[in-house]
Amino acid sequence: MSNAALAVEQNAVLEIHPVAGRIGAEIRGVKLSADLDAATVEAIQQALVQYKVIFFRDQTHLDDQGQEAFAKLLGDPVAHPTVPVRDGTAYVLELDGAQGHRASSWHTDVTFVDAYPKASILRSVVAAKAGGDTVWANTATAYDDLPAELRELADKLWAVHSNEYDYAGVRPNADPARLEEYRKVFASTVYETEHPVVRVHPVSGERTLLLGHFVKRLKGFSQGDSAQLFNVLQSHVIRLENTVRWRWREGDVAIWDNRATQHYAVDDYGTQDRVVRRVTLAGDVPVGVDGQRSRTVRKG
Ligand SMILES: O=C(O)CCC(=O)C(=O)O
Ligand SMILES: [Fe+2]
Repeated sequence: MSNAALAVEQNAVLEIHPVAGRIGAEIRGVKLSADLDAATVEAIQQALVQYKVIFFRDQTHLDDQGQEAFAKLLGDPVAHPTVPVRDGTAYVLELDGAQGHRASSWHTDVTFVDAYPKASILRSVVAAKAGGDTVWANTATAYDDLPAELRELADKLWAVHSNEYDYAGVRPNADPARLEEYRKVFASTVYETEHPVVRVHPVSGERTLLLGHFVKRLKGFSQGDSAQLFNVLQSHVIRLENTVRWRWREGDVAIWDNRATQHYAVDDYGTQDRVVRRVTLAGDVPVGVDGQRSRTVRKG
């Protein structure tokens, strides 16, 4: 189905306003809850695959339980493999800027496991007055834009992803003691998973670049070559043309297709309060261009 046909079809159900040219759309007129009808849920699922991140304003009626209940309409919620959930919830991960939870590094969620989440649903609980935006990148257009020779190379590459990465290297300005505390929890069980660098999207069939900050190295390359090759490909993912940036207000909900995006939480809000809460949905094991599936090679 062409994009145009899809847009018309969806507009019959949803009011969709694309935000950037290649990724991101705001959906208006929907009150997110467990009571949404099947046609609306299906239209949201389609919009998610098409636009890769969708935004809903003014969802202040949602609490943690409401967010979890809504999430169940879109898939099977899963708790984070290492970070404890918020008290009184089954799946909610809280990210509080004051606690040093600042995801200012490009990543796809939880790629250190094989069947990492297919989607994340993020709700703004406290928004910064200025700053604290989040940026998403479209990893499918990033792949499409590569020169043909680079696409052919990427198609054959595999990367090792781990939650035991260089924490200080990713956030050099963070307080070292706090970072160490965070690492102890986040990497309490160490995972290593081999993923194809090019993942075929299970719904759209698009080829996407699967990289981000959990990548430890590219298989079969020296650390030096691995880092350089990673940077070449990753720099295409985060080209501004492939991104959309969201200015949060309290009650906003962003849902992203975690199989076709990376994201980055801009850490420019200083000591202002900023709290977001996330529920992720179970995903399936990635498949590369040649049909090979990802495999977890270390757990524990
Ligand atoms: O704080 C944000 O905006 C995003 C944090 C993040 O990386 C996530 O929720 O997965
Ligand atoms: Fe994230």
